[in-house]
Amino acid sequence: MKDLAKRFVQNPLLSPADLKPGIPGLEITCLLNPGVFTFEGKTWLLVRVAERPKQQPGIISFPVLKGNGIEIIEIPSDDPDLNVDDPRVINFRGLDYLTTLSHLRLLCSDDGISFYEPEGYSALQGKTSQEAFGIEDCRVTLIEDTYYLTYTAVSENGVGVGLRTTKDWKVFKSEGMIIPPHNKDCAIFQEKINGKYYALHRPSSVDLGGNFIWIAESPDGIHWGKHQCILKTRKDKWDSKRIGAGASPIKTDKGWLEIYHGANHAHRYCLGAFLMDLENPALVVARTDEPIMVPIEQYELTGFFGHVVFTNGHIVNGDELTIYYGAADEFVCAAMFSIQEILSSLTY
Ligand code: MAN
Repeated sequence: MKDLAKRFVQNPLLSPADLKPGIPGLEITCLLNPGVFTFEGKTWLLVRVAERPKQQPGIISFPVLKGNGIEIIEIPSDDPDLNVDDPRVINFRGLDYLTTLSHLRLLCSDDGISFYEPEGYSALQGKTSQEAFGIEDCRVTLIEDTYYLTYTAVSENGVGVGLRTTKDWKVFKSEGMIIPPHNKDCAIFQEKINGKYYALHRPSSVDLGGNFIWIAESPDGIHWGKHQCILKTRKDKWDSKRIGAGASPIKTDKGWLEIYHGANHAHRYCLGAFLMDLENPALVVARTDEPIMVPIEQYELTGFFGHVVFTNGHIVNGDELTIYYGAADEFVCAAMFSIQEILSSLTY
């Protein structure tokens, strides 16, 4: 295995303690999985901020959105109907909740390394009942003069894909849930192909099928159809349990290059790549056999959920690809890649 990532020496770039909680009284547990874009000459992150009350001995507590505020749910930790085996999810009386409530925060930077919260820009919060458990892992795609924000919307009804659009990062138009549960990891292509919008997304099929990457078409970037499954998990490999698209595919002369995450049965998350045909992106022409990045650094191995590198945002500058990623579901990090090197590591 060859790890192609040149990690920033400044990693982690951001940790939970670097920001103030969005909701007074809660603490930031994880700062992770940023969407990335350029705007007015700066590099911006739309970072996922996951919060919960400071945990007290004997009680599991977590927030959910209710009306215009939040409700804190508290459960005795010895309740026989409580299952907290996964630090990310709570199962109580047969129902699933999340241990943290996520919103999205805007940060910007002149050098792509030190980020600060600019004045005059509001955080994005869950708004509808489909977003009561939070909004997460946003992909940002600029098409013409409009930014498309596709994010994971979570509630007791399930996990689906929400869409908001903006031109100035101050006024947002909400298009509601564009792909219903169970679905996440949705990334819209940065340009239309033969007059149509395309997006990658990841449904999870409970019985037949699995956690595979699909592609869909749209006449307007809002209504999606013609769904096709294009990439599957691979038995006994690093991406055997689930795969999902990273940010918008990168246009190269060889095809559309997509960075994706793959997890195995031990929940180790690595990054890989695949290549789609330029004219017909439903056609996958190549894929990396091995990951291009695996969790190896301390900040990737230990944290809220260890052994995770996960990306949903990057910046392309010629051959240089800067991938911003969530490490151990707790920190924001960055690594540099050569696009040519990734292309050379594909198997056709
Ligand atoms: C999984 C993980 C969590 C996330 C939930 C809901 O459990 O990816 O981080 O909060 O799904 O999307």
